[in-house]
Amino acid sequence: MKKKKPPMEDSAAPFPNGKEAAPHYTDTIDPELIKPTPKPTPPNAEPSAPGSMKMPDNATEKIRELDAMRSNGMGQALTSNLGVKISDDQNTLKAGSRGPSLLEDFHFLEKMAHFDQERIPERVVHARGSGAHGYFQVYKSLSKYTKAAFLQDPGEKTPVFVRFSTVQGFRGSPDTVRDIRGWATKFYTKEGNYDLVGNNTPVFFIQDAIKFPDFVHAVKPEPHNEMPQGQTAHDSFWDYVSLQPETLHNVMWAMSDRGIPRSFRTMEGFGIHTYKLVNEEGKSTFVRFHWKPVYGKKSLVWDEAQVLTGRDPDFHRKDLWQSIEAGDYPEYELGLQLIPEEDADQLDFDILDATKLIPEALVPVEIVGKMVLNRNPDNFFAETEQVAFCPANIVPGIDFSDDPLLQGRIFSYSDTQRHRLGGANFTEIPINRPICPFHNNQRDGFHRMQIDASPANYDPNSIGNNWPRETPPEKGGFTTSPQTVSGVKERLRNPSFAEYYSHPRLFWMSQTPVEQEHIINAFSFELGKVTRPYIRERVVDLLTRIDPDLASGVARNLGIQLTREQLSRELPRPVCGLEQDPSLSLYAHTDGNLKGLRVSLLAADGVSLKSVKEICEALHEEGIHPQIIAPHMGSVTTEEGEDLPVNGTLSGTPSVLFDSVIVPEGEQSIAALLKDGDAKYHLRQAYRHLKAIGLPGNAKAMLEAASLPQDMDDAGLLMPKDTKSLMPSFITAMKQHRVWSREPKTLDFGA
Ligand code: HDE
Repeated sequence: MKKKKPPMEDSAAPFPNGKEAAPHYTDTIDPELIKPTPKPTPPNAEPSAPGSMKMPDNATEKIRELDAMRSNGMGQALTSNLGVKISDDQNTLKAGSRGPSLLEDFHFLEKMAHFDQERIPERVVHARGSGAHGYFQVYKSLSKYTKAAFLQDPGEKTPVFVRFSTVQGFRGSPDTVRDIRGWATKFYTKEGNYDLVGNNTPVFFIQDAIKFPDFVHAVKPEPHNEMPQGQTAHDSFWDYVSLQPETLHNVMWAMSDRGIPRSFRTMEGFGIHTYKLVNEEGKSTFVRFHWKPVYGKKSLVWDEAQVLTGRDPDFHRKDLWQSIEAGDYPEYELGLQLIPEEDADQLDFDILDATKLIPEALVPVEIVGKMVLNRNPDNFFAETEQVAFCPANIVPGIDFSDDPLLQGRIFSYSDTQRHRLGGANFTEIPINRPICPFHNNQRDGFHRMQIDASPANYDPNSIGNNWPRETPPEKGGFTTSPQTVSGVKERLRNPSFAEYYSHPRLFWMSQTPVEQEHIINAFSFELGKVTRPYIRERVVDLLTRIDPDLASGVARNLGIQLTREQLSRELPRPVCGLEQDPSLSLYAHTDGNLKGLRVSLLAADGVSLKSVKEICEALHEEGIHPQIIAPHMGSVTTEEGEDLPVNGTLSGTPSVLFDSVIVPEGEQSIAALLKDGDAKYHLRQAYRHLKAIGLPGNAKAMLEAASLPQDMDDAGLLMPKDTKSLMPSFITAMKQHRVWSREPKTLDFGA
């Protein structure tokens, strides 16, 4: 029977004044009650509806399933957990208004006891994360390689939930620390959940799962004082690195600008391990998974990343959230590196070694589909915190390889979920449930939600006619792809895993000079925080085995004298004869588009509306969000007499929150900004962080006021005669992402 909607006017919350609350008709969110936003909500605008209500017409099967679980107190009476209406939620029950509280106050006991138990253990790694819903679609059938149902039909959208994370810091640590980013995707396929649990680097720090607890202990804040938070710049991490050279390749990636992404929208993702795709005929092909961001690869610069940890610790979380609210849906293409099993031996390294990547120059990435993230969660805890990923969650058509790191992960994830989420039934939590039916003889345990009605809970059984029954492989039952295995039981690592320096060298040699300089600086920064000199020396010694310029650069900054022997080491051989692979560089080619980027327009009363309009039109055409930043909130009155709403103050909205900055024309506005320290700081910081700066017409005066160099060769410092002539070159400068040529000039420039 269709439930009646409560009329909105009757929905006032009951207050202890004796007024009767509106009846409790429904407990799920009624789309009629909260209208979806007609237009995307721009960044910083007032939120208009929960994530689930934004786009009712593109809800996936998973979203519709979750809808049934959503609860919304709007228009509802406040009740106990068991539905008893509460008349007074302001005062405990007392023996006399000044007397002691009474044990029979069941409402207080329930409320407080629930509060006392609100926290669950955070993830042991990847504790800090942000999630989003979306969908995945293949471009063409992959039946040649895999029978996985969700990879067959380009017309089918598979619901996904993605969680991005940092690794080292606790749940409340800042987003923009130097770290690897986790990238876990749950595909809710019709054949069960498939989890691709990867990172934003294509390699990992260790080769064998048994070293993971050691590695993580070394990475995490140190045991005696629990410092530092959210970073690897400390003794125990570098001690471990210095003693375990297999870490070096991933360390090189972490020290590059990949360790400080601009946003989750602008990172590449990697499944890292070699997996297998298996087709209907049972033929398997080795595969490595890639995510390529449609918005291109973009990173922060180091000083900016550090400033952001204080100015906006939620920078990445906010970017993801606001991009989805604004309709700038993060999009990533799925890419596959496919290696026929018989060709695996042709590589001069072992594809089972997760510290090695397969160069794209050797095995190109085939783009096969796209993922779109188009919906924010309604509740962080219920969805992002409770989601449980596990590399063991695979579906028919995908299989594991013998990678010893992957093999260990198959155990660890569900084990940690049982601890973190309170027992074996965590798969029944709504965000974790598959969208397809599931039945088996596993029973009971804490928080069992399902009421198992079958009369028999064992197999074989005759009482229940042996249901639920197995499914043969040809009808969709999962079967492990056959593989002959033989060997002596031994704790050994294969000699094919034993070379550690050629891959880090390939990475180093593939970077642009700017990126190489950043890597040297990052090593120097991190090792500069290491208190034990012998650890610093051991790491620098390892670097001499990768490249003498890298080692000398770091040694110079650390005041370490390298010996002749260290400087004349034999360098590792090129990986499969490759000296370089441009795909390893972030900036060898600028790619992607400008959609969702932000530009600050510094303005005060008297700003030219004409100038602002011209700027906004040009920026909107590229999908960029302009924001008016002024000395005060509210609005600024334009030269033409109109009020322009302000998005942020100069003191509270620094340039690190933007990709570029423009000072629009308007005599009076510029006169005010010339005297404003925050406006000058905004420009100086933007300059230091290599951003495009537009100073059209009389805004040019800001250059001198902010003590910026009058540099005619700077392609990102644009001072044309008026706004109209600014915009084309400003957009071109933004497409370069940063003004790299400016960087050497900022060395003597404090901001
Ligand atoms: Fe993880 N990892 N990991 N890891 N990992 C966890 O699982 C583990 C590894 C990755 O957003 C934990 O639910 C072992 C590689 C991501 O919820 C834990 C080994 C890669 C996430 C765990 C590895 C990852 C995790 C902690 C070595 C990239 C966050 C909480 C054998 C391919 C998922 C949890 C999320 C989380 C174990 C190595 C990625 C303890 C034992 C390699 C993205 O189970």
